[in-house]
Amino acid sequence: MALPWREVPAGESLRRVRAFRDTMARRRTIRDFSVTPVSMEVVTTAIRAAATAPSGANLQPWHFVVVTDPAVKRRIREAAEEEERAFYARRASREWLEALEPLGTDWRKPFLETAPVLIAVFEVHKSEQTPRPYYAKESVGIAVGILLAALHQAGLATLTHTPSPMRFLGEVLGRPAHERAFVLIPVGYPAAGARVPDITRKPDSEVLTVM
Ligand code: IYR
Repeated sequence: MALPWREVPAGESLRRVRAFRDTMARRRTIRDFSVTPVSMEVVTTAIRAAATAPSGANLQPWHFVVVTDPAVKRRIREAAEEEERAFYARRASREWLEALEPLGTDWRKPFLETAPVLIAVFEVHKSEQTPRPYYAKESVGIAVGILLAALHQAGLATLTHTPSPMRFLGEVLGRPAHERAFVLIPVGYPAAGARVPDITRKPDSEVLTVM
């Protein structure tokens, strides 16, 4: 089929990409959520944007579960905290714990109950039908990037949470064995007075080479 291409004039192109950069530069990961509800239509529309991501052989190896039920959120929190307790007490290396120190994280995950919405993202890692997905992690990673950008520019805050291991998530949410939990994203508004670590982003010279 013919490509439905919309041309963007050169000057407009730079204006748009700068605006997008500025918007994205304001995104911060939030761990302290308000209980204020969010629009389900905003959340599901952001997921539809995420599901436009490119994927290996266009197999679209993702599934998104939106959780708002307080009982399900509680079960997820309890299971995540059990894993995280073991991570902080035993599994994490000293080096890893030192790297996390500036973020101020610990095993407690109250945001899994306070955030009004949790989006559990699953990666289809093998298929009951052939073919098996190609580049599943890369594909789902791109989709999650689009999801975070969509939610952020819609005015919502997110946390990219990876309780480790995450096997419990598929069990609690009843996902099939050919799907693997990829990331858990609490979504909502920041709590009044929410604080974030004072982090910086690397300068161009470290992240960009033009040849
Ligand atoms: N999953 C743990 C630990 C953790 C790991 C990384 I890498 C982070 O950037 C943040 C936290 C937790 O959620 O606390």
